[in-house]
Amino acid sequence: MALKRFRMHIRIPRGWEISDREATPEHLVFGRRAALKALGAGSILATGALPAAAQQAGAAPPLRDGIARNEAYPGVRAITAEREATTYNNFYEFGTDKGIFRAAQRMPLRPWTVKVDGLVDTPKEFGIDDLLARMPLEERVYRLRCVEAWGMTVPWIGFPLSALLKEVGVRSDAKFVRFETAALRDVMPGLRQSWYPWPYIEACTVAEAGNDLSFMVVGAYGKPLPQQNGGPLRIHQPWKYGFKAGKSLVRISLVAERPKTFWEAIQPSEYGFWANVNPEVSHPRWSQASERLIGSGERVPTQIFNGYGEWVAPLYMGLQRERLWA
Ligand SMILES: Nc1nc2c(c(=O)[nH]1)N[C@H]1C(S)=C(S)[C@@H](COP(=O)(O)O)O[C@H]1N2
Ligand SMILES: [Mo]
Repeated sequence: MALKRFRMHIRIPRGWEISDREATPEHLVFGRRAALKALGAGSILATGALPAAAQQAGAAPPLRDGIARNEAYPGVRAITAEREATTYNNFYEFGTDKGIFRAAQRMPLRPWTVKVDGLVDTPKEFGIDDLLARMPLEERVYRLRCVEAWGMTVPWIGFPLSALLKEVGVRSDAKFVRFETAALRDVMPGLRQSWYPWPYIEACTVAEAGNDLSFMVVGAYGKPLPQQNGGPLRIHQPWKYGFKAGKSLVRISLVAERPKTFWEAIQPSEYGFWANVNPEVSHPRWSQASERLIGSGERVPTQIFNGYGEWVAPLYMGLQRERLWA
C-alpha cells in the first residue's frame, strides 16, 4: 500500500512570536538563557526579545515519495492520533514533563551526522541525508509501550537496523550495540540537571539488533521524524519498554562489554538492561498488567513482549536466568 504523502507543516515560531505565557515554563527559560549565553547576548534577556538565530532550527527535507507499508508486523490497535503522539513525549534532555514538544523545536535536525564505530570492519560517519538515500525505507505500524504503563500505536518510517550494520560489517568479537543520543547543551535544558548520567545511552545485544523488528526510525505519519519523537534518527524495538528507544542518535558503537545504560545507571532495581515487556512482572511501584492508551485513555491488557513474541521470543532461549523483564 502506497503511503499517502503530506506536505510538511513544521513551522518554527520566531522569537518575537512567543508569548510570555509560552515562555514561562522553566525548561523554556533555561533554554533561552542557554541560547543567549551561547550568543554572548545576555543583555537581550532583560527585554525578552530572542534573536531569530537562536530559534531557527535546521529543518529536515520531506521524505522521498513512494514509501510502502510493510504489513508483516500488524499494528493490531487503532493508530494513535498524530497530535497525541507528537505532543505527549518522554525526552528528558528537554525536560521531565510530557509537554516538551515546544522546547524540542529548538534542536536543529540539519546538519546531522551519525557515527557507526567500534568493533566493525569499516567505521563510518553518515550524513543523515546520505543515509536516508541509501537505506531501504518502509513504513511499519508499531506499538510503543512505556514502562510507565501507557501505550501508543504509530506509523513509523525507517529501515532495519541490520541494513545499517551491514554497511560497516559487524566483527565477531562485537557482542553489544551501544546507542548514544545527542547532547546539545545550547538547546537541551535538561542537560543542566547534572544528577542525570548524560548523554542518554541505550544498548542491546548484537542478536537483538539483528532481529528484523529492530527498526531505525526516521519518520512518522508520513513526515520526517520531529524533534520530540527523536528526529532525525531513533531506534525502536517494540517488544521492549520505551526507555530502550534512544532518540536523536549521534553514535552507534559495536562493543564487547555490556554498556551501562541511562536508566540502569539511575535506578537498576527498576530499569534493567533487557526491559522486555511482560504483564506479569510488575514494576516495583506499579503493576504492568494493563496500559492506558494515549488519546482514547482506554485501558487495555498488556501483552508479553508487547505482542511481538512470535518474532522475538527465540532471542531469549537459554537466557532464562537473566533478568529479562525490566
Ligand atoms: N534521548 C532520549 N531518548 C529517549 C528518552 C529520553 O528521555 N531521552 N525517553 C525514552 C522513553 S522513557 C520513552 S517511553 C520513549 C518515548 O518516545 P515517544 O516520545 O516518541 O513516544 O523515548 C525514549 N527515548
Ligand atoms: Mo518510557
